[in-house]
Amino acid sequence: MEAGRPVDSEMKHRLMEQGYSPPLNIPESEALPFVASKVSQYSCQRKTTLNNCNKKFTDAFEIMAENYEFKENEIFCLEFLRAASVLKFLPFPVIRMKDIQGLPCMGDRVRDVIEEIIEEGESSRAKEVLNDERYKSFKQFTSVFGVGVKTSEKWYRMGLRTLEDIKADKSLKLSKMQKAGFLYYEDLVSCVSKAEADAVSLIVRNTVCTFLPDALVTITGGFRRGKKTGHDIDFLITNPGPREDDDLLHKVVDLWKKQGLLLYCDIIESTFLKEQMPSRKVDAMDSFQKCFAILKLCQPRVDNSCYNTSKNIDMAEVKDWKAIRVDLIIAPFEQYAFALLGWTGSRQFGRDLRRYAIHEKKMILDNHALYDRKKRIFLKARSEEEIFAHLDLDYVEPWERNA
Ligand code: DCT
Ligand code: MG
Repeated sequence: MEAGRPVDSEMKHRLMEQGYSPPLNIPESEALPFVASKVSQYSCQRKTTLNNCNKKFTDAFEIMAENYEFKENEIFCLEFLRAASVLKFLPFPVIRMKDIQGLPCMGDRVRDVIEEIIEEGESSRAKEVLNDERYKSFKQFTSVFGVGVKTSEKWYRMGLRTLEDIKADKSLKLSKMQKAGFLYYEDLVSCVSKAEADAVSLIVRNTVCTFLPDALVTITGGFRRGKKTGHDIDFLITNPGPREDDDLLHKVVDLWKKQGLLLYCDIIESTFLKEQMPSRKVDAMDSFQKCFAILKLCQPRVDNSCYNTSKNIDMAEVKDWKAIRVDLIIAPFEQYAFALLGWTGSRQFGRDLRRYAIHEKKMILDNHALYDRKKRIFLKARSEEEIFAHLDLDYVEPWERNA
């Protein structure tokens, strides 16, 4: 028995679906084995819901991974992200080293962190990272919309350490995106709730349908995977009808401008070439026309304690709106299923889908298409189910893609 743990019937059902095989003639109520060696190294062959029973481990791994990302050490970063993904899938909490025996993606660095958390309750390495000056600065810098690892590196090398340092340095030339990032910082760092996502969804649908009544508007990203909060709201828009409208995104944005709803917007025009091969890069950006926007969501903020407790506040000064990050992606209808699969994420799930496609199927998958290298043809798909079928994968529902 490998990493054997007692399982309840719901858990058993989940295990049965993914590599668990019940021994014959043993009553259901008895402890059943979990076959660790049958767990796939690819998260697209696992079902990962939001019920993470190993959060204390995965939180530490994600801190380690983020620190490696800040150091641009992609290999170590991915090692921790893959390990986190395996433990998120595990249907039981790890309490001893034997529980991870036979599981994929459990290298020495990962095992050291697990062992220490089991023994000490926390990871000294993750704690060290949290206290590290460089990590703390990068964490602050990258929390600003428009600031990535490259800009953080530049600022850090200039001796800048905090967001106050950045704001105080008038010699710095901030991009339009970064200026908006600082201007709406407090709103943007506070997470988007499901209720806010639903409210924005109504606005997006109404506006898009004003110009294109047949348009299909789908919320993707974390919210489609069932998350209750997110850092932004991602929308995929496609036109299933015969009527062409290349100008849709500009019209939508212009109307919001007129309505005073648009706080920031950056439209990226499509660079997709028809005969182009799908990208082999596992973390490639796609070529859809898209818009990174900040919308003004008007709604009374009942949760703002400083307004609620202050008695003599002039009601006119109460901020009754919140800045919300919104991504709008425009996909041609024949690429919609690929775009939906890519933009639903999670990022790790997408990476593993593409890695699996290349290494196990000799196929190249990206957000636009699926190419079969052996047959030298593009495989068409109208739904996500069809893409999974082309790849010989069992279908994984969006809420099971939280890898
Ligand atoms: N994605 C993609 N190509 C990009 C950017 C993102 O295919 N250039 C995918 C990966 C995940 C998904 O789109 C949504 O991206 P995020 O909004 O960054 O992630 P999320 O899962 O929605 O997380 P959050 O809740 O933080 O928004
Ligand atoms: Mg998102």
